[in-house]
Amino acid sequence: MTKNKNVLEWIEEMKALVQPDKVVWIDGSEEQLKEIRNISLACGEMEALNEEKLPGCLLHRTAINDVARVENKTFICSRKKEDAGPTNNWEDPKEMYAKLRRLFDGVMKGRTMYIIPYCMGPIGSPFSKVGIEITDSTYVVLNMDIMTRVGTDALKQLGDVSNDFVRGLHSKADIDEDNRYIVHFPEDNAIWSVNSGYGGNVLLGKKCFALRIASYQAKNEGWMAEHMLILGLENPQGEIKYVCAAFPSACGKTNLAMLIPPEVFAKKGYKVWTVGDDIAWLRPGPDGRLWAINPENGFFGVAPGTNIKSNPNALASTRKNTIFTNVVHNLDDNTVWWEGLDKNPPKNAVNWKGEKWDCTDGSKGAHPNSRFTAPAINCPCISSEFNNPQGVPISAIVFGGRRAKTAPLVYQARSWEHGVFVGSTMASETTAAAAGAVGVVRRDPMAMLPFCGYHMGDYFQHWLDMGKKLGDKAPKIFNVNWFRTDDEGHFIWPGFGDNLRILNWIIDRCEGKADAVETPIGYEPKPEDINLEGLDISMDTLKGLLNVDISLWKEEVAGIKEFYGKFGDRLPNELKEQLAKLEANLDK
Ligand code: SAT
Ligand code: MN
Repeated sequence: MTKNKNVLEWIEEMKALVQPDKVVWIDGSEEQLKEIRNISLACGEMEALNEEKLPGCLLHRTAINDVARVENKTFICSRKKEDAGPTNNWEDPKEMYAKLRRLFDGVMKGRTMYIIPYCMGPIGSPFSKVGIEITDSTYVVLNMDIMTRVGTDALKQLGDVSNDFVRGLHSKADIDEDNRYIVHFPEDNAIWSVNSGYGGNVLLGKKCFALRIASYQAKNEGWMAEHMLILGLENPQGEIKYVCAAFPSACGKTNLAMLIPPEVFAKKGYKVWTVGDDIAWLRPGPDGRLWAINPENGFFGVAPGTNIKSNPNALASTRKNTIFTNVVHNLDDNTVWWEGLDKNPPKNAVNWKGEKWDCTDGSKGAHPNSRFTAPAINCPCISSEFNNPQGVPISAIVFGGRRAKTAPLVYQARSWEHGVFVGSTMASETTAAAAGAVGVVRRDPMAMLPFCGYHMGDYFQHWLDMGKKLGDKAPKIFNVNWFRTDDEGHFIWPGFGDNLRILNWIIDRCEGKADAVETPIGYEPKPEDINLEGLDISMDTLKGLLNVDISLWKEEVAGIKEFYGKFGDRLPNELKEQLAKLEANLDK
């Protein structure tokens, strides 16, 4: 498959460690993948679904103790502890390697070792990077084939001499929760993951490489690896402006990336094109602007709540060659179902745990973090620039999260530095995407808290440095909150397609076409500048959604101070100044 000695030597070393019965290089060919699909079906790792209704689709159930990322078992093992920073788990790399070697020792005896060469980013793009994942899971092979560009093309991209590839080692081992580790060695370009079979823990190209390792590389190489969707908004004149948006896991990135404009906008000719739904790699281009590629090749989206109304494009993306994980299996027609798909839960079904289920006991059939892995090319609104090796130029960066009260529907940062402050103080109520309590407010800077591969104070500094490099060509920065609730806890803003109304104001601001009002926290739209045509929302409700509650924001300042305290002298002065300014504005 390759003459690259760096690759071959590493493979030999890993082989000696895990001692597989058999070794298979993934070449990316359709014949080989078919064979692996059959192996996966034969060993029960996958079940084939209805060939007519869901051609090429497969169902997988993880172990019931293995359904989400495990942040307490995720480590950044830089040589120095302070380089991992206060927001990551750290252990000395020597000790961690020793511990993991014991867990990997002979772990693939009696199993096949699959070697998956993969490329993050379009083949041939100077922005793309190569990884190799070793795994004993056909689930991983088949998912990686959807999520990345696998096989000989990836090895070609690497070349015969380069040592610049991420070394990923994964074994399901015994899915032993107590010995589950997702470990990153940023200085070695290495990721070792053991005892899990769930998406974000084992598809090493995704969060592990494209965010944790890549964020570290990006800091050293002068670019950015971010937890962001990328979308193109086309106006009636046919001009397309690109926006990146960072929300924590399971806060609607996939829905925003695939938004369908409300009828009044669609009629005028507005369209949204999807470039990516989860990860963006951003670099200053030759024209000085910030350009983005999506390093992934598919969508690993949350299934529950996805339906023909909420996200028809995502649903359409899952109608062929898709892998479903931890959803309901409808035995009547061998299809899948999840809460929020429609109002007709199947009567003859198996739930995500593999138990007979008919919804009458009130339990959920699909796990709240159940997922679909769908090829990007399936998406009806995939951008024509999806495979463009240069990426797309970014006009605006949008931060957001779930906040019941504090954050208004939208506001704009006064400057790049202020925008970095806004991103660094992002907070959101937790979701099912990570193990742990759901609905607790936690600070999640730039939605990167679980994904930043180095000290977060240095990460903030890197953002500030990028702003200096970009100067007046830097994208404008905004914050949105679709999740404000009324006294009964109902969402006030309809969200989904209607978020286009807000995107439109954002683009108008970038183009200098819309005014704004100064508030203590930044620029807000004049309420009349948000187009409410065809929407059952009064001007007063909109004003309420834009309201900045001074006392809540004073509490927010206290929370930020506490959070910032963690970073000690690695917290950039610019951010301290921004915080002081916010405090002063609230006292005015
Ligand atoms: O499990 S993943 O990390 O891949 C998805 C997510 O949590 O955003
Ligand atoms: Mn994500």
